[in-house]
Amino acid sequence: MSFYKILVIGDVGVGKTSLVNRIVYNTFTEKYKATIGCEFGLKVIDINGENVRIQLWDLAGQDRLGGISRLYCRDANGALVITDITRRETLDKATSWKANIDENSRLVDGSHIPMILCANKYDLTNPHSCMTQEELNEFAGSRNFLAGIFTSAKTGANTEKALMMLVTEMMNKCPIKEGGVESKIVSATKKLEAKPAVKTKKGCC
Ligand SMILES: Nc1nc2c(ncn2[C@@H]2O[C@H](COP(=O)(O)OP(=O)(O)OP(=O)(O)O)[C@@H](O)[C@H]2O)c(=O)[nH]1
Ligand SMILES: [Mg+2]
Repeated sequence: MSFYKILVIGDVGVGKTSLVNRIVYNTFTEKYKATIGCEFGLKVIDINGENVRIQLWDLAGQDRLGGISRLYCRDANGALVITDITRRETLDKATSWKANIDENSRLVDGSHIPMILCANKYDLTNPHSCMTQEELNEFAGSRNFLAGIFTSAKTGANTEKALMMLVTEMMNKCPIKEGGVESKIVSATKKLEAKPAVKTKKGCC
């Protein structure tokens, strides 16, 4: 089974945890509980008959401590950069979130990991007053995002679409997930098993 790691990042309160909960559990709550550190969501999806295991790393928007650490970015295959459509400044900040990931992670071929820009809370906007799909495409395209997608964790609109688009691109870029977190754990386990325990004789018998 393929295994992929996706980072979910963006400013405080843009809806990262809500999107992960929508994707993984198909639930939503209006209650806000800030994420401390990092939470994880696991989702298995079927792509053309193949089971693909997706691990979503939901990072706190607060306390960036000067940026996302290299540790979080390690072995990441893609990212969802989340913004809040009702707060324009969160969209402008998406560029620095992306730059931060670009600094800390690369694919084996040296290219940047694919990222999708999610303009979240789309349910809260008047379609005539917020930015158009063309404007979002232009913003996302000029900053090298794979796409810009309006999403709503509340209604579930386009959440599946954003995830599937990212996963499809990740699978094209890294068809077989070798050297990922899981295979490293397996090989580490194998190494441990390979070494037979050396019994030291104690005493005279
Ligand atoms: N209307 C609406 N509210 C949303 C949506 N997504 C999230 N919210 C609300 O926005 C608030 C913050 O959501 P969270 O998912 O906790 O935000 P976060 O990005 O994880 O925040 P941090 O963990 O602090 O970085 C909560 O009150 C959610 O109910 C959405 O699509 N529409
Ligand atoms: Mg959160």
